[in-house]
Amino acid sequence: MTIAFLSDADKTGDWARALARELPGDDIVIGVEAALAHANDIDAAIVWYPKPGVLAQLPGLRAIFSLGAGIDHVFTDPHLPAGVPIVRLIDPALTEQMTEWVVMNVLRHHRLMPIYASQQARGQWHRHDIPRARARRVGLMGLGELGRAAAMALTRFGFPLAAWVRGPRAWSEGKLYAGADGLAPFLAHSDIVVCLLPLTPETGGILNADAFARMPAGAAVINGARGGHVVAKDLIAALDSGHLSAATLDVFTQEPLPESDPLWRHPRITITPHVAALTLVETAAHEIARNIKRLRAGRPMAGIVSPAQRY
Ligand code: NDP
Ligand code: OXD
Repeated sequence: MTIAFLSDADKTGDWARALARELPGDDIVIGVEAALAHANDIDAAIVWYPKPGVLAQLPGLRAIFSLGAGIDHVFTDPHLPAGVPIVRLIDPALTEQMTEWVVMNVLRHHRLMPIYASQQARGQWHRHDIPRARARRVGLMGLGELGRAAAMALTRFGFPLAAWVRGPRAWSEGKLYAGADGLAPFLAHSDIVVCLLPLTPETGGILNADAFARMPAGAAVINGARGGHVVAKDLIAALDSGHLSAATLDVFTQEPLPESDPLWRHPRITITPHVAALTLVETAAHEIARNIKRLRAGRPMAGIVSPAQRY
Protein backbone atom coordinates (compact mmCIF):
# COMPACT_ATOMS: atom_id res chain seq x y z
CA MET A 1 0.00 0.00 0.00
CA THR A 2 1.03 3.64 -0.36
CA ILE A 3 0.43 5.82 2.68
CA ALA A 4 0.55 9.62 2.55
CA PHE A 5 1.55 11.53 5.68
CA LEU A 6 -0.08 14.96 5.36
CA SER A 7 0.65 17.16 8.32
CA ASP A 8 2.85 20.12 9.14
CA ALA A 9 3.84 18.35 12.37
CA ASP A 10 7.37 19.30 13.30
CA LYS A 11 8.20 15.64 13.88
CA THR A 12 7.80 14.64 10.24
CA GLY A 13 11.13 12.80 10.19
CA ASP A 14 10.19 10.80 13.31
CA TRP A 15 6.84 9.93 11.74
CA ALA A 16 8.46 8.79 8.50
CA ARG A 17 10.83 6.51 10.42
CA ALA A 18 8.17 5.16 12.77
CA LEU A 19 5.73 4.40 9.94
CA ALA A 20 8.48 2.74 7.86
CA ARG A 21 9.30 0.57 10.88
CA GLU A 22 5.66 -0.35 11.52
CA LEU A 23 4.77 -0.93 7.86
CA PRO A 24 7.98 -2.25 6.28
CA GLY A 25 6.34 -3.48 3.08
CA ASP A 26 4.48 -0.23 2.36
CA ASP A 27 5.51 3.01 0.68
CA ILE A 28 5.34 6.11 2.86
CA VAL A 29 4.92 9.40 1.02
CA ILE A 30 5.55 12.57 3.00
CA GLY A 31 3.83 15.90 2.28
CA VAL A 32 1.19 17.27 -0.05
CA GLU A 33 3.45 17.77 -3.05
CA ALA A 34 4.73 14.19 -2.98
CA ALA A 35 1.22 12.85 -2.38
CA LEU A 36 -0.19 14.71 -5.38
CA ALA A 37 2.72 13.49 -7.51
CA HIS A 38 1.63 9.91 -6.59
CA ALA A 39 -2.07 10.77 -6.44
CA ASN A 40 -3.29 7.60 -8.16
CA ASP A 41 -1.29 5.32 -5.87
CA ILE A 42 -2.29 6.65 -2.44
CA ASP A 43 -4.37 4.14 -0.46
CA ALA A 44 -4.47 5.89 2.92
CA ALA A 45 -3.74 9.34 4.28
CA ILE A 46 -2.64 10.29 7.78
CA VAL A 47 -3.68 13.88 8.43
CA TRP A 48 -3.79 16.81 10.83
CA TYR A 49 -5.73 19.79 9.44
CA PRO A 50 -5.64 18.44 5.86
CA LYS A 51 -5.12 21.13 3.24
CA PRO A 52 -8.63 21.72 1.79
CA GLY A 53 -9.19 19.85 -1.45
CA VAL A 54 -6.08 17.65 -1.34
CA LEU A 55 -7.75 14.44 -0.14
CA ALA A 56 -10.36 14.79 -2.90
CA GLN A 57 -7.52 14.56 -5.46
CA LEU A 58 -6.50 11.06 -4.32
CA PRO A 59 -8.84 8.80 -6.33
CA GLY A 60 -7.82 5.49 -4.73
CA LEU A 61 -8.08 6.71 -1.11
CA ARG A 62 -9.51 4.00 1.17
CA ALA A 63 -9.10 5.60 4.60
CA ILE A 64 -8.27 8.92 6.27
CA PHE A 65 -6.47 8.60 9.62
CA SER A 66 -6.46 11.45 12.13
CA LEU A 67 -3.20 12.15 13.91
CA GLY A 68 -5.24 12.92 17.00
CA ALA A 69 -8.22 11.60 18.91
CA GLY A 70 -10.21 14.61 17.75
CA ILE A 71 -11.39 14.71 14.15
CA ASP A 72 -12.93 18.18 13.97
CA HIS A 73 -9.79 19.26 12.07
CA VAL A 74 -10.60 16.79 9.28
CA PHE A 75 -14.03 18.34 8.77
CA THR A 76 -12.46 21.76 8.14
CA ASP A 77 -11.86 20.42 4.59
CA PRO A 78 -15.08 21.24 2.70
CA HIS A 79 -14.12 18.87 -0.13
CA LEU A 80 -13.72 15.63 1.81
CA PRO A 81 -14.10 12.65 -0.53
CA ALA A 82 -17.49 11.03 0.08
CA GLY A 83 -17.57 7.47 1.36
CA VAL A 84 -13.95 7.29 2.50
CA PRO A 85 -13.84 6.21 6.16
CA ILE A 86 -12.41 8.75 8.61
CA VAL A 87 -10.64 7.09 11.51
CA ARG A 88 -9.78 8.80 14.80
CA LEU A 89 -6.78 7.87 16.89
CA ILE A 90 -7.37 5.51 19.78
CA ASP A 91 -4.08 5.13 21.59
CA PRO A 92 -3.72 3.86 25.17
CA ALA A 93 -0.74 6.19 25.69
CA LEU A 94 -2.83 9.23 24.77
CA THR A 95 -5.70 8.03 26.96
CA GLU A 96 -3.29 7.59 29.84
CA GLN A 97 -2.05 11.17 29.52
CA MET A 98 -5.57 12.59 29.40
CA THR A 99 -6.47 10.59 32.49
CA GLU A 100 -3.49 12.09 34.33
CA TRP A 101 -4.44 15.61 33.24
CA VAL A 102 -8.07 15.20 34.28
CA VAL A 103 -7.24 13.64 37.64
CA MET A 104 -4.61 16.31 38.31
CA ASN A 105 -7.07 19.10 37.60
CA VAL A 106 -10.04 17.60 39.40
CA LEU A 107 -7.87 17.16 42.49
CA ARG A 108 -6.50 20.66 42.02
CA HIS A 109 -9.99 22.15 42.08
CA HIS A 110 -11.21 19.80 44.79
CA ARG A 111 -8.28 20.81 47.03
CA LEU A 112 -8.71 24.54 46.22
CA MET A 113 -5.25 24.92 44.69
CA PRO A 114 -6.28 27.95 42.57
CA ILE A 115 -7.19 29.74 45.82
CA TYR A 116 -3.97 28.70 47.57
CA ALA A 117 -1.90 29.78 44.53
CA SER A 118 -3.41 33.25 44.68
CA GLN A 119 -2.97 33.37 48.47
CA GLN A 120 0.68 32.43 48.05
CA ALA A 121 1.13 35.27 45.57
CA ARG A 122 -0.10 37.62 48.32
CA GLY A 123 1.73 35.89 51.18
CA GLN A 124 -1.56 34.93 52.85
CA TRP A 125 -1.82 32.02 55.31
CA HIS A 126 -5.50 31.18 55.33
CA ARG A 127 -7.09 27.74 55.61
CA HIS A 128 -10.34 26.80 53.91
CA ASP A 129 -12.65 23.89 54.72
CA ILE A 130 -13.24 21.41 51.94
CA PRO A 131 -15.84 18.69 51.56
CA ARG A 132 -14.70 15.09 51.44
CA ALA A 133 -14.32 13.68 47.94
CA ARG A 134 -17.52 11.69 48.44
CA ALA A 135 -19.39 15.01 48.65
CA ARG A 136 -17.77 16.63 45.59
CA ARG A 137 -19.75 15.74 42.49
CA VAL A 138 -17.71 15.41 39.30
CA GLY A 139 -19.53 15.52 35.96
CA LEU A 140 -17.92 14.31 32.76
CA MET A 141 -19.21 15.67 29.47
CA GLY A 142 -18.44 12.79 27.14
CA LEU A 143 -17.82 9.21 28.13
CA GLY A 144 -15.89 7.95 25.14
CA GLU A 145 -12.34 6.57 25.09
CA LEU A 146 -11.03 9.44 27.19
CA GLY A 147 -14.04 10.06 29.44
CA ARG A 148 -14.36 6.40 30.43
CA ALA A 149 -10.71 6.13 31.42
CA ALA A 150 -10.84 9.38 33.41
CA ALA A 151 -13.99 8.18 35.17
CA MET A 152 -12.36 4.89 36.14
CA ALA A 153 -9.42 6.75 37.66
CA LEU A 154 -11.65 9.23 39.51
CA THR A 155 -13.74 6.49 41.13
CA ARG A 156 -10.71 5.56 43.23
CA PHE A 157 -10.95 8.86 45.10
CA GLY A 158 -14.62 8.38 45.90
CA PHE A 159 -16.03 11.34 43.95
CA PRO A 160 -19.69 10.78 43.04
CA LEU A 161 -19.60 10.72 39.24
CA ALA A 162 -22.07 11.73 36.57
CA ALA A 163 -21.64 11.75 32.83
CA TRP A 164 -23.46 13.31 29.93
CA VAL A 165 -23.55 11.41 26.64
CA ARG A 166 -25.60 11.28 23.48
CA GLY A 167 -27.23 7.86 23.85
CA PRO A 168 -28.60 6.34 27.10
CA ARG A 169 -27.14 3.05 28.36
CA ALA A 170 -26.13 1.37 31.60
CA TRP A 171 -23.09 2.77 33.40
CA SER A 172 -21.97 1.36 36.72
CA GLU A 173 -19.49 4.09 37.78
CA GLY A 174 -22.06 6.84 38.24
CA LYS A 175 -25.24 8.49 37.05
CA LEU A 176 -25.67 8.80 33.31
CA TYR A 177 -27.55 11.67 31.65
CA ALA A 178 -28.23 11.56 27.92
CA GLY A 179 -29.26 13.86 25.12
CA ALA A 180 -30.49 17.43 25.12
CA ASP A 181 -32.97 16.80 27.96
CA GLY A 182 -30.25 15.34 30.14
CA LEU A 183 -27.92 18.33 29.95
CA ALA A 184 -29.57 20.68 32.46
CA PRO A 185 -29.96 18.09 35.26
CA PHE A 186 -26.44 16.83 34.60
CA LEU A 187 -25.00 20.34 34.98
CA ALA A 188 -27.09 21.03 38.09
CA HIS A 189 -25.54 17.97 39.76
CA SER A 190 -21.89 18.64 38.89
CA ASP A 191 -19.59 20.64 41.19
CA ILE A 192 -16.65 20.06 38.87
CA VAL A 193 -17.49 19.78 35.17
CA VAL A 194 -14.93 18.13 32.88
CA CYS A 195 -15.48 18.53 29.14
CA LEU A 196 -14.20 15.64 27.01
CA LEU A 197 -16.63 15.98 24.12
CA PRO A 198 -15.75 15.97 20.43
CA LEU A 199 -16.30 19.32 18.74
CA THR A 200 -19.28 18.85 16.42
CA PRO A 201 -22.08 21.07 15.12
CA GLU A 202 -24.09 19.92 18.19
CA THR A 203 -21.45 20.56 20.84
CA GLY A 204 -19.90 23.85 19.67
CA GLY A 205 -20.42 26.60 22.28
CA ILE A 206 -22.10 24.16 24.66
CA LEU A 207 -20.32 25.67 27.68
CA ASN A 208 -22.10 29.01 27.48
CA ALA A 209 -23.89 31.43 29.83
CA ASP A 210 -26.93 29.17 30.08
CA ALA A 211 -24.83 26.11 30.94
CA PHE A 212 -22.79 28.01 33.55
CA ALA A 213 -25.98 29.34 35.16
CA ARG A 214 -27.26 25.78 35.53
CA MET A 215 -24.14 24.63 37.39
CA PRO A 216 -24.22 24.86 41.19
CA ALA A 217 -22.78 28.03 42.74
CA GLY A 218 -19.03 27.61 43.19
CA ALA A 219 -18.69 25.03 40.40
CA ALA A 220 -15.40 24.67 38.53
CA VAL A 221 -14.98 23.96 34.82
CA ILE A 222 -12.21 21.94 33.21
CA ASN A 223 -11.99 21.88 29.42
CA GLY A 224 -9.66 19.28 27.89
CA ALA A 225 -11.62 18.91 24.65
CA ARG A 226 -11.68 21.81 22.17
CA GLY A 227 -11.71 25.58 22.55
CA GLY A 228 -14.89 25.77 20.50
CA HIS A 229 -16.86 24.16 23.32
CA VAL A 230 -16.47 27.21 25.56
CA VAL A 231 -17.92 30.67 24.98
CA ALA A 232 -14.99 32.53 26.51
CA LYS A 233 -16.79 35.79 27.27
CA ASP A 234 -19.57 33.86 29.06
CA LEU A 235 -16.98 31.97 31.09
CA ILE A 236 -15.26 35.18 32.14
CA ALA A 237 -18.64 36.71 33.11
CA ALA A 238 -19.59 33.63 35.17
CA LEU A 239 -16.23 33.74 36.98
CA ASP A 240 -16.39 37.49 37.53
CA SER A 241 -19.89 37.24 38.98
CA GLY A 242 -18.59 34.68 41.48
CA HIS A 243 -21.03 32.01 40.30
CA LEU A 244 -18.18 29.82 39.03
CA SER A 245 -15.16 29.44 41.28
CA ALA A 246 -12.45 28.58 38.74
CA ALA A 247 -11.66 27.11 35.36
CA THR A 248 -8.85 25.19 33.74
CA LEU A 249 -8.50 25.38 29.96
CA ASP A 250 -6.17 23.36 27.76
CA VAL A 251 -7.69 24.22 24.38
CA PHE A 252 -8.69 27.43 22.63
CA THR A 253 -10.48 28.58 19.50
CA GLN A 254 -7.21 30.16 18.39
CA GLU A 255 -3.99 28.28 19.15
CA PRO A 256 -1.51 29.39 20.23
CA LEU A 257 -3.73 31.57 22.42
CA PRO A 258 -2.81 35.17 21.46
CA GLU A 259 -0.72 36.97 24.05
CA SER A 260 -3.39 39.71 24.30
CA ASP A 261 -6.24 37.29 25.12
CA PRO A 262 -7.90 38.15 28.47
CA LEU A 263 -8.07 34.44 29.35
CA TRP A 264 -4.31 34.49 30.02
CA ARG A 265 -4.59 36.99 32.83
CA HIS A 266 -7.87 36.04 34.48
CA PRO A 267 -7.09 35.33 38.14
CA ARG A 268 -9.38 32.29 38.28
CA ILE A 269 -8.34 30.66 35.03
CA THR A 270 -5.49 28.20 34.70
CA ILE A 271 -4.14 27.62 31.22
CA THR A 272 -2.16 24.76 29.73
CA PRO A 273 -1.08 24.97 26.06
CA HIS A 274 -2.99 22.03 24.50
CA VAL A 275 -0.92 19.42 26.25
CA ALA A 276 -3.57 17.42 28.11
CA ALA A 277 -2.76 14.46 25.87
CA LEU A 278 -0.08 14.71 23.24
CA THR A 279 0.09 12.36 20.28
CA LEU A 280 3.25 10.32 20.81
CA VAL A 281 4.87 9.32 17.52
CA GLU A 282 5.87 5.77 18.50
CA THR A 283 2.59 4.65 20.02
CA ALA A 284 0.36 6.54 17.57
CA ALA A 285 2.25 5.16 14.55
CA HIS A 286 1.78 1.69 16.01
CA GLU A 287 -1.99 2.14 16.44
CA ILE A 288 -2.44 3.67 12.97
CA ALA A 289 -0.37 0.85 11.46
CA ARG A 290 -2.60 -1.70 13.20
CA ASN A 291 -5.59 -0.13 11.48
CA ILE A 292 -3.81 -0.07 8.12
CA LYS A 293 -3.12 -3.80 8.50
CA ARG A 294 -6.81 -4.34 9.29
CA LEU A 295 -7.75 -2.31 6.21
CA ARG A 296 -5.43 -4.42 4.09
CA ALA A 297 -6.90 -7.63 5.49
CA GLY A 298 -10.48 -6.43 5.00
CA ARG A 299 -11.09 -6.44 8.77
CA PRO A 300 -12.98 -3.68 10.66
CA MET A 301 -10.79 -0.77 11.78
CA ALA A 302 -10.96 0.71 15.30
CA GLY A 303 -12.23 4.28 15.63
CA ILE A 304 -14.24 4.80 12.44
CA VAL A 305 -16.10 8.08 12.70
CA SER A 306 -19.75 8.55 11.82
CA PRO A 307 -19.81 11.23 9.09
CA ALA A 308 -23.33 12.22 10.19
CA GLN A 309 -22.49 12.63 13.88
CA ARG A 310 -18.96 13.85 13.17
CA TYR A 311 -17.32 11.84 15.94
P1 NDP B 1 -15.08 9.62 21.72
O1 NDP B 1 -15.58 9.79 20.35
O2 NDP B 1 -14.54 8.29 22.13
O3 NDP B 1 -16.22 10.00 22.78
C1 NDP B 1 -17.05 11.09 22.60
C2 NDP B 1 -18.05 11.16 23.74
O4 NDP B 1 -18.79 12.39 23.59
C3 NDP B 1 -19.07 10.03 23.74
O5 NDP B 1 -19.35 9.61 25.04
C4 NDP B 1 -20.30 10.68 23.10
O6 NDP B 1 -21.55 10.14 23.53
C5 NDP B 1 -20.19 12.09 23.63
N1 NDP B 1 -20.92 13.01 22.75
C6 NDP B 1 -20.65 13.33 21.46
N2 NDP B 1 -21.58 14.18 20.98
C7 NDP B 1 -22.46 14.39 21.99
C8 NDP B 1 -23.64 15.16 22.11
N3 NDP B 1 -24.11 15.89 21.09
N4 NDP B 1 -24.30 15.12 23.29
C9 NDP B 1 -23.83 14.39 24.32
N5 NDP B 1 -22.70 13.63 24.27
C10 NDP B 1 -22.03 13.64 23.12
O7 NDP B 1 -13.97 10.75 21.92
P2 NDP B 1 -12.66 10.69 22.81
O8 NDP B 1 -13.03 10.38 24.20
O9 NDP B 1 -11.62 9.85 22.16
O10 NDP B 1 -12.13 12.20 22.68
C11 NDP B 1 -12.92 13.29 23.06
C12 NDP B 1 -12.30 14.60 22.60
O11 NDP B 1 -11.17 14.95 23.38
C13 NDP B 1 -11.73 14.58 21.18
O12 NDP B 1 -12.75 14.70 20.21
C14 NDP B 1 -10.81 15.79 21.18
O13 NDP B 1 -11.49 16.94 20.78
C15 NDP B 1 -10.42 15.91 22.65
N6 NDP B 1 -8.98 15.67 22.86
C16 NDP B 1 -8.21 16.65 23.43
C17 NDP B 1 -6.88 16.45 23.64
C18 NDP B 1 -6.04 17.47 24.32
O14 NDP B 1 -4.81 17.31 24.39
N7 NDP B 1 -6.62 18.51 24.86
C19 NDP B 1 -6.22 15.19 23.27
C20 NDP B 1 -7.13 14.22 22.71
C21 NDP B 1 -8.45 14.46 22.50
P3 NDP B 1 -21.96 8.61 23.22
O15 NDP B 1 -21.09 7.81 24.16
O16 NDP B 1 -23.39 8.53 23.56
O17 NDP B 1 -21.63 8.38 21.78
C1 OXD C 1 -6.11 15.22 19.80
C2 OXD C 1 -5.44 16.38 20.33
O1 OXD C 1 -7.20 15.35 19.27
O2 OXD C 1 -4.22 16.35 20.50
O3 OXD C 1 -5.55 14.11 19.91
O4 OXD C 1 -6.09 17.38 20.64
